[in-house]
Amino acid sequence: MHVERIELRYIQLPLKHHFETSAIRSFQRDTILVTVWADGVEGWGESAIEAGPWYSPETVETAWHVQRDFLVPMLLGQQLETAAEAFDRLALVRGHNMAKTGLEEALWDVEARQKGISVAQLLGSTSPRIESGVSVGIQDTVDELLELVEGYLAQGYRRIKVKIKPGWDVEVVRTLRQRWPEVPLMVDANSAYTLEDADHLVALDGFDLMMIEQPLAYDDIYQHSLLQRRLRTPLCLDESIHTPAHALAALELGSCRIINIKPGRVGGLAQARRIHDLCQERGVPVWCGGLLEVGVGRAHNVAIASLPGFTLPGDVSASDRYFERDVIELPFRLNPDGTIDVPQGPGIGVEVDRAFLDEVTVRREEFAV
Ligand code: NPG
Repeated sequence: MHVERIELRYIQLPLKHHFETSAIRSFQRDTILVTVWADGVEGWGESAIEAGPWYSPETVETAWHVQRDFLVPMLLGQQLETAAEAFDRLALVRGHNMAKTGLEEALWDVEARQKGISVAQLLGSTSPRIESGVSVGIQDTVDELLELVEGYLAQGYRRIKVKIKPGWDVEVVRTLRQRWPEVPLMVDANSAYTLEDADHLVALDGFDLMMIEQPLAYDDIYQHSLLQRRLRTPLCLDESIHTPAHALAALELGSCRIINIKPGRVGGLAQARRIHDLCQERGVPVWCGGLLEVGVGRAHNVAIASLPGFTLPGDVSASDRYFERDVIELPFRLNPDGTIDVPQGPGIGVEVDRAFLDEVTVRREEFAV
């Protein structure tokens, strides 16, 4: 693949319903779409990101800067054999995984289109569909949460994840469990607790949760191992895992029993697959998280989530869970059995809706050799 041209697009898309984590309530998605042209073939990727450094230290502006001034010049005019080597080619730039992901994903789309296969196939997957779960933010009242959960279950979602924080945790989970004793349920704290809250968190052991995601600091691995020893419920790490080495450390230390893999957090599909392979060798289940991706990043998430080690339903939901209108021609839909089809067409298997994309683009920059 000879990289000839790269375009960055900052887009803003309103969310259908606000999304609140323990850190912040968001009303819109700010994200960067990346288009790469190589050998005349066009590929798309997404640097799913936020306007502010709430989930990750990266923001739209840091990603744009690192892409424009460092990553794009490292790729433009270059020859790559495969997209799988792109992450390593960008190793001179430390971190900035979200910035890297949009470019890396676009190269996977190019390579798959050149070969006439889907990104999922190029990754080595054969599964035609993925199991879909839904992540539900913190609401103003428990009744509003119950109503939302009821709606998602009626649509067929296979597991429910609720965001928790101090003051919105044990009693909320108790209410959900009373109403739905059997539903696969998990919680995500986005680092809202410290080890001093361990006695309180132990109360969550009583609700048969699938897992508790990222209760402690966003950059911690060790303290999670101490907490995991006190809990029956598996811990799952998200924010703390940026590399295969982090995943290995977490598993060796016993810091978690499940890992959430998000391409954006780990620097793209190749790194996501490496973490998947590492976990699969050790019999550790993984699932695909989400960063409220628009259709482009969602398509890449669906592709990676179709690998065999993704044995738990993830956060990859249908387009209409997030947006009135997605930026792709045919939005992702939930099948009545709670699955989402893996697109079988070449590349990411979805086409962007160019007219709508132009409407939601707030900045665009193009780079050519
Ligand atoms: O369905 O894509 C989704 C959202 C899943 O909960 C989800 N994402 O903390 O993992 C998270 C959270 C998030 C979303 C974080 C957007 C940062 C930005």
